[in-house]
Amino acid sequence: ALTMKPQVVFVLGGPGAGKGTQCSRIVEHYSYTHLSAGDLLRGERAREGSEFGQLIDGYIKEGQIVPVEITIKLLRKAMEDTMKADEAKFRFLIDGFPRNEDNMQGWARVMDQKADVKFVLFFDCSNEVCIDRCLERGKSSGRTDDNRESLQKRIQTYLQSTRPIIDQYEKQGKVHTVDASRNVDEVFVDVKVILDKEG
Ligand code: UP5
Ligand code: MG
Repeated sequence: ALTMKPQVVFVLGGPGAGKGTQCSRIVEHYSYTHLSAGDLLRGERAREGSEFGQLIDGYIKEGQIVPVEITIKLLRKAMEDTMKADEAKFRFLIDGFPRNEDNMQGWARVMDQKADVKFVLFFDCSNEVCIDRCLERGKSSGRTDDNRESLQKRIQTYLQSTRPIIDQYEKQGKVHTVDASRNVDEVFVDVKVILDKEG
């Protein structure tokens, strides 16, 4: 059977901007599969016998970006497994990736021929709101990076490494920006307008 080339939307925004929340909403209404790079890394960290567990743990606590070879391997496997199980599932929301130059180059090297990046969905939110949301979630999330110290570092990494990546896509006319500081329903109204237009 002819398998479709994967169609990808990169979902970017600061820590706690609401990427995961909005991706869950999208999946309920559109035929996309949600792949969170952070969730895949946390899954790999927890996997018995993983050779990368400790390394990933260190990077996440420090708010640093894991070497792209590891992240790409996980993303690629998740995409392949999804399409193997159901060939109609070839549209992906890749949440929280690419975050820096190394990520972008890794994607270009390994995935450029294998998948089409349709556009970037950018959840724009002030650092203050991002920090407040993560600290609130930290009361129950169990995430090792939802504390003030890690959050400072995550914001720093976001501003230094990820914003320039978003700017690069912006220059290519590939970014759809949503004001993510409003409530979940209001944000999703804007997301729907974009997806209805872009497919
Ligand atoms: N919330 C959500 N939307 C809201 C709204 N509109 N109004 C009020 N509250 C809202 O939301 C965060 C919290 O806010 C939740 O409690 C939610 O209910 C509430 P969520 O949807 O989880 O936001 P999200 O943007 O997904 O936040 P997350 O913390 O997941 O973002 P990060 O980008 O920081 O985390 P991620 O998991 O992507 O990455 C974690 C770490 O993994 C990175 O720091 C890095 O070390 C590593 N990583 C890599 O190295 N490489 C990668 O490619 C990816 C990750
Ligand atoms: Mg998330």
